[in-house]
Amino acid sequence: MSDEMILTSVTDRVALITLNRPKALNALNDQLMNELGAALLKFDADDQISCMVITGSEKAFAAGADIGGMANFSFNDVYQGDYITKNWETIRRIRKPVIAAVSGFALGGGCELAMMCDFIIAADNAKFGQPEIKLGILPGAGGTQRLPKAVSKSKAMDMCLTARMMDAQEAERAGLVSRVVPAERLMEEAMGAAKTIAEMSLPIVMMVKESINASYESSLSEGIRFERRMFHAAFATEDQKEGMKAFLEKRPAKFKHQ
Ligand code: CO8
Repeated sequence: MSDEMILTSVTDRVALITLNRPKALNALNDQLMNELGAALLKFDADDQISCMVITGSEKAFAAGADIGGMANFSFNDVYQGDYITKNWETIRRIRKPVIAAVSGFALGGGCELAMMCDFIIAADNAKFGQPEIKLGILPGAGGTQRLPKAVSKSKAMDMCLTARMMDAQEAERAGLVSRVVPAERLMEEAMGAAKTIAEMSLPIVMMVKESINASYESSLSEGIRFERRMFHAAFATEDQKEGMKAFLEKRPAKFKHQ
């Protein structure tokens, strides 16, 4: 596998994945999505990793799917052949937290990729949008589904129908992003958040992710029941014993991730 469209590095149980097509504003093509999916699966299976961060360049997290690559596709290519769409869902299989660190443009598939992550930390120059309608298409990787959940139906309709971009401040007010920081502090903030998560018990971190995701796809009663089962399961971990013992002994916990 060539790594040329993404760069990866690991520090303190955190894997950083940098989208690396800066000249094309990280336009997402098959090769990039293949490499991204493979890297995510590799880090998810690695006991030494607890959290992942996906970022782009200062100018663009990703300006969308590669328009040149799909301009001449027919219905048969995209439906029967499953071109474009087939590599995009890998991230949904990832059980450890994935943070999007967004600077600059996150448009179309780029905005959708950021929304597939577990939370988004934005630089103050970030711009989010679903401009597909200007190309004669519509969002195809969850934009019409995740955006209304994140920012309300009204704002999602506004963005998908008019193609207007939302700046970082509006995105934070609307709930699309969890934090906005000055652009020059983006990576420090995102890696700091990831390191904080990586210091927690990994099985508990995974249970939190799974439980919050359950709230997305189930009724309140089903979600509460799921959370209760996870809560009970937490008492089967060594880390629960250590976490509570450490509190009572007034010292920081040392989790073994089991
Ligand atoms: N695809 C391919 N190339 C791109 C893309 C893109 N999405 N965005 C930018 N580029 C390229 C430009 O063509 C340009 O290349 P070159 O230098 O060779 O001419 C280079 O990046 C720099 O771009 P600009 O010169 O346009 O830079 P500006 O600063 O003037 O403008 C913008 C920046 C506003 C971001 C502008 O580039 C733009 O509007 N880009 C397109 C945004 C867009 O429409 N995105 C949606 C694409 S469609 C989509 O994402 C559908 C997703 C469906 C996923 C389905 C899978 C399941």
